[in-house]
Amino acid sequence: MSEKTLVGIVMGSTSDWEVMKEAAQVCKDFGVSYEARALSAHRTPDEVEAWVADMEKRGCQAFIAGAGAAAHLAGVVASKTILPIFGVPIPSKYLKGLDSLLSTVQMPKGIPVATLAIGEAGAGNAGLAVVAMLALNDVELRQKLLAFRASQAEKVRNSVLPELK
Ligand code: RP5
Repeated sequence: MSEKTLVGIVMGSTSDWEVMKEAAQVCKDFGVSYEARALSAHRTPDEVEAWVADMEKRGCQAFIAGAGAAAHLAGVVASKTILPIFGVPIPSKYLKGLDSLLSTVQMPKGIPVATLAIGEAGAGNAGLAVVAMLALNDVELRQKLLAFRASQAEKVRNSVLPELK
């Protein structure tokens, strides 16, 4: 049996990668296996369904889905699996991602999408949320996450504000 791919990262377009790569980077930094794909809920709905099913077979534990504008991708992924879905609203051209946020976060009761902030912070935090979830059953990953938090805190403690002229 080949290695499991623990996290599925999907985005509606290759134009979302600049934001969604933050989620992939977190997975890479923590040594969590992932696959990232550009698949669209409205342009390639059949491929989204087939990919979700394939990822489940390969041992996927959670999905991160990012899309912009009428951002139904995370909800569509959630409709096809009972695995946890973390949604990332992608900044959009005209409404700056408010449209993406509302269409990702406002899932009707019964099919949850845990939605993060708009943009890079949301994508990075989606990665960290998945790591935290996996760390519940992985002592080594838990230690890495604690070390990450400690080093982040240390940076803030050591930060110095500029002098007034
Ligand atoms: C959404 O439409 C994508 O998630 C992307 O954020 C947005 C624009 O897509 P492109 O026109 O750049 O492919 O489906």
